[in-house]
Amino acid sequence: MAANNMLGAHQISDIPDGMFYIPNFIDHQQEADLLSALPSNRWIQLQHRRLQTHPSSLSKTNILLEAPLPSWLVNPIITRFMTLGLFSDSPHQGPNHVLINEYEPNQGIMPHEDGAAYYPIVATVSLSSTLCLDIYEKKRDEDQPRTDVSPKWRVLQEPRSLLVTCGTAYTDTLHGISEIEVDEDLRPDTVANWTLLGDKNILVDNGGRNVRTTRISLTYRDVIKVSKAGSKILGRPRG
Ligand SMILES: O=C(O)CCC(=O)C(=O)O
Repeated sequence: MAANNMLGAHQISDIPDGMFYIPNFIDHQQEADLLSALPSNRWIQLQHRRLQTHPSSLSKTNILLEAPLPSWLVNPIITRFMTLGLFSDSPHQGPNHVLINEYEPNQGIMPHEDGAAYYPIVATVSLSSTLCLDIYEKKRDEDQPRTDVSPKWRVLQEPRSLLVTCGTAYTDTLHGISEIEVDEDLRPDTVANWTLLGDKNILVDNGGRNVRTTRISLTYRDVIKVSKAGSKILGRPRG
């Protein structure tokens, strides 16, 4: 895949092939602009977090109604994806869907894999706070539980960073975020992307602890099935 060549230096080597971490993918001003562009009326409150979907949620049969993403989700992020060759192999040669999750301290998401609705590449930009993404190896034996009791790897996601998952990392692992207030024991041997981090000193100075504040993530994907029905109905010229 083209992205692999461009991202080679950012590969998280401990994890099955296909996970890449880029610190400071966007700058502080771009982060602030994104946070202020988030529409306050689009949040859907879930039990353990809140989220918004752009341009819209998928149908029950995993179809996306064709619509452009808002410009604040395109520039500068998707523009930058293109220069890195991300999504160049995907059906629409770019992401057409963004899920925005907000986690307060003590909130997270259960271990899961991303569904068949999406082409197997996901790119996540983190805003505002640092936390650990837990990565679990999928069990191949059907009689076994689907996840290990504890994660096999932890990936620390700093604000303004980009995490890309594709290839075997996408197909053979699950990911989740534990519902804790503090990530503990953060060290070179416990954080899979330690050598790729933007600022390790802050962790060392804090005794390997990361106290979470509110984190927002922007998850870019390419939904495979897209319906033009909406644009045909809404866009038909009158008269
Ligand atoms: O917020 C994140 O970084 C993870 C989101 C996630 O796992 C998902 O949207 O499926």
